[in-house]
Amino acid sequence: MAKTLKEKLGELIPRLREERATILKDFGETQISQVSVAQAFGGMRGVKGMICDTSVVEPDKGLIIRGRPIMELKDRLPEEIFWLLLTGNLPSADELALFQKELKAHGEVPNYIWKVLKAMPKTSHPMAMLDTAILSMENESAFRKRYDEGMAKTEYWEPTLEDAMTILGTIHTIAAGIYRLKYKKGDIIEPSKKLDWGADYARMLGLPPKKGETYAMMRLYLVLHSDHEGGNVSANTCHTVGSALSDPFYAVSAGLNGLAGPLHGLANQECLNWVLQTMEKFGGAPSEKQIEDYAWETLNSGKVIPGYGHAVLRVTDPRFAAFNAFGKKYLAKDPVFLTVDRVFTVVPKVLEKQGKAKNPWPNVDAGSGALLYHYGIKEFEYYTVLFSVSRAMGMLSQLVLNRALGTAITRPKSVSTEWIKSQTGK
Ligand code: CMX
Repeated sequence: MAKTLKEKLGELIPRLREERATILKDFGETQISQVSVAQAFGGMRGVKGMICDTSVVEPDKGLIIRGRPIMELKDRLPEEIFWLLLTGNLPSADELALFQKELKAHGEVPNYIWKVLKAMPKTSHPMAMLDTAILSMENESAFRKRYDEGMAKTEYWEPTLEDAMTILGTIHTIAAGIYRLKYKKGDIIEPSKKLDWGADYARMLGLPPKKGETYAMMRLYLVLHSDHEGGNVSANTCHTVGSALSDPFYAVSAGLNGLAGPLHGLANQECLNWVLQTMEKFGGAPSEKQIEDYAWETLNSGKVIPGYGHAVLRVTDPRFAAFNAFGKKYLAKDPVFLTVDRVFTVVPKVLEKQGKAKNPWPNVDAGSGALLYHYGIKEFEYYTVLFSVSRAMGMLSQLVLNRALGTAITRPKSVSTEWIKSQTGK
C-alpha cells in the first residue's frame, strides 16, 4: 500500500538524526570555511555556514535537486518535486496520487483571507497581498496550537509538515485569487477536484488552456523555481525566522518578503519590461545590433541588465535553458520570445566587454517572462507571485527538515567596523 508523505518522513527522520549526530561527534571541530573582511562586508558571499540538503547550486552546473540536475526533472510535476525535496526520492505513482489527494484535502482558503485581501488598497503590490494573506493564515497554524499545548521537540516536524500542507494546498488558490481581484479579471475561481497543482493554478488564474500548453508551461515554471539551496535571501530569511520556532506561516511570509526585493525575485518583473522597451524603441523585434546599442545605453546610464548575472552561477542558468527550449518548441515565432532569444546571443558579449559582472550569462528570470506573456499573464508586477507559489515548496521542505533535525536557532556573530580596524591594525 502507498505511504503518505508523513509516513515516509517518519521512516526517514531517525536515520537522518543519527547521521547528523555521528557527523557532529566525529567531525564537529573540522573547519569548512574561512571569512575574509570583504566577505563580512559583502553579504557573506561564499561563506559556508549552514546546512541545506534539499538542493545545491553549483557555479558551473546550476540547480541540482537531491543529486538530480534540474534539466532531468523539467518534465515532472511540481508535487513530485516537493516529495523529492523532502525525502530525497521521487514518489511512486501511488504515492503521488495519495499525496495529491492529501494536498487537495488541505485546499480550503478561509473566508477571512478574501476579506483581508479585499480590504487592502487597490494600489497594493500583489506580493504585499500574498505575504499578508499567508501571514493572516497563521490563525490556522497546527504548529502554534501543538506548541501551546506542549509537545516534545522530536515531534516539532509533524505539525510543521501539517502547516506546510496547508500552505501548499492553498497558496496557488490565494495567488490566483489575488490576480483576479487586483486586475479585475472577474470572480475568484474555485479549485478543481481533478487537476494537478500546476494546471489548476493556471486554470484558476483564468488563462485559456490552449490545448493543455498553458498547463504544461505552468508546471514547468513551478518545477524550475522550486528551490535554490539555502543561502539565498528568501530561503535564508525563512530559515532564520523558522529557527526561532516561529511557525511556517510566519517563516514563509517572511521569506516571501525577501523574494519581493528587486535584486532577488522581483527582478523577473523588470526583465520582460526591458525586452519590451527594446521592442517599443525599435518598433518590433529588434536586430542584434539594435539590442547591443540598447544594452550599452542601459549600462552607460548606470543600470543593470535585468535577467543577467548571478551571485553563485557562472554559466547559463539551466532553468533559462529549459524555458528557452520550451519556447523554441511552442512559441518560436512569437516576437517577444524571438527578442528574448536574440538578447541571449548579444547581452553576454556586451557584459563580458564591460567586464564588471562576474557572470555575464542569463539567469532564470531572463527566460520566464516571454512565456508568461505569451500565455496571457501580461501584468509584470504579478510575476514574482508566480515565483513565490513555486518557491514555497523549497522554503517549506527546508523548514520541515530543519524542525525534524532540531537545527539550532540562527545566531551568527556580527563584528563592528572598529573591531575590523583593530584586527587589521588600522
Ligand atoms: N548588468 C549590469 N551590471 C551587472 C550585472 C548586470 N546584469 N550583473 C552584475 N553587474 C555588476 C554589479 O552591479 C556589480 O557592479 P558594482 O561593482 O558597480 O557594484 C558588478 O557587476 C559585480 O557584481 P557581481 O559580483 O557579478 O554580482 P552580484 O553577486 O553582486 O549580484 C545580481 C548578483 C544577480 C544581483 C546581479 O548580477 C544583478 O543585479 N543582476 C540583474 C538583476 C537580476 O537579474 N536579478 C535576478 C537574480 C536571480 C535571483 O536571485 O532570483
